Amino acid sequence: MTHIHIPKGWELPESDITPESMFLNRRDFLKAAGFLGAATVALAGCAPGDPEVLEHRPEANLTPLEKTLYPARRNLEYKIDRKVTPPRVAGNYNNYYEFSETKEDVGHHARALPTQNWTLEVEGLVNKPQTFAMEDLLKLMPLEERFYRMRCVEAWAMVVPWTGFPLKALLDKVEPQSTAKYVEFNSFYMPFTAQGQLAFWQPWPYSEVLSIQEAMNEMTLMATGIYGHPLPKQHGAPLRLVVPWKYGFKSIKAVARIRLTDYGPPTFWNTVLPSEYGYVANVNPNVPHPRWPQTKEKMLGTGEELYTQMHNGYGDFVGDLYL
Ligand SMILES: Nc1nc2c(c(=O)[nH]1)N[C@H]1C(S)=C(S)[C@@H](COP(=O)(O)O)O[C@H]1N2
Ligand SMILES: [Mo]
Repeated sequence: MTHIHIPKGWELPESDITPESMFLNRRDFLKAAGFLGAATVALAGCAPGDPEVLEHRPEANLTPLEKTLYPARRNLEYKIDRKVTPPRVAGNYNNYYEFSETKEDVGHHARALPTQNWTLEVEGLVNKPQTFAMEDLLKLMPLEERFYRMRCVEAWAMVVPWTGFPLKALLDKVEPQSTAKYVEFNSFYMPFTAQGQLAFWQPWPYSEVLSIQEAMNEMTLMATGIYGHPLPKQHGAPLRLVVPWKYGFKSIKAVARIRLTDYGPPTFWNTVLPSEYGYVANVNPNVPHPRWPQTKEKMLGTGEELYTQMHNGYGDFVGDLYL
């Protein structure tokens, strides 16, 4: 079983991925992966129901609605020039301080988060504040797939296909007022479920902020899925922010509330340790960090070292924001 070769869309360099082959391969892959997932359980000696295996068996536990939405069509505007990180690598090395400080354990602990009946509150300086049921968001918003880089301030990096919708599509629905200058995001607050939140001296819930211009930028994605299926919990189910030109900590997981303000609210990491976590936090190889080298990054999985690029290589899309 170990030498079965599945069509690996995410192991091909960009030049080998045609839109059609990518789309078709992934559908085939989804079928194959369901089967292979079971085989891998036996091989690796994991108990059935092992979270890592379950979460990456893409067709398991999809709602009828989700089955119609995934995989979403790829937006070819966003090209990549690096190998895509395999799902098992990205899904076993996560930062999610609500659940664990050990990256390899996050997938296990994050299973505790109840993501059913999730709602997203959008409020503050908007004409039409509204609480959206996750399911209604999935129906309302234009889902598409985008391959993006992700660069953590800790100097590791990956490339993954997210599924999601532009945050702008959601903000347009609630009609931001002209006085709105910032967009604040909050994760859930469930200290008895997420034991990291028992650290009462930290400013839970996790929070992040974008300027309204950053929030309305076409690259700013609210992700609902990854690798052609809904997000597993360690990646921020059911809904997370993805801002790939900023360090990874800006891409807040499990978003429960969005609030538009006329001032810049404090953010989680910037409050805890401002010397290491900036407020704007654009990827910038010229700004040194006290603990990690910022000129280079290490790709998850391969360990390949590559030079870090200004705005994580996305200057063409976001450079205008910072002139
Ligand atoms: N709610 C929440 N969101 C979070 C974090 C967190 O601890 N809690 N960690 C951040 C950091 S530091 C990174 S690098 C990315 C990691 O995303 P990934 O695990 O999907 O790779 O999530 C970000 N979003
Ligand atoms: Mo990070």
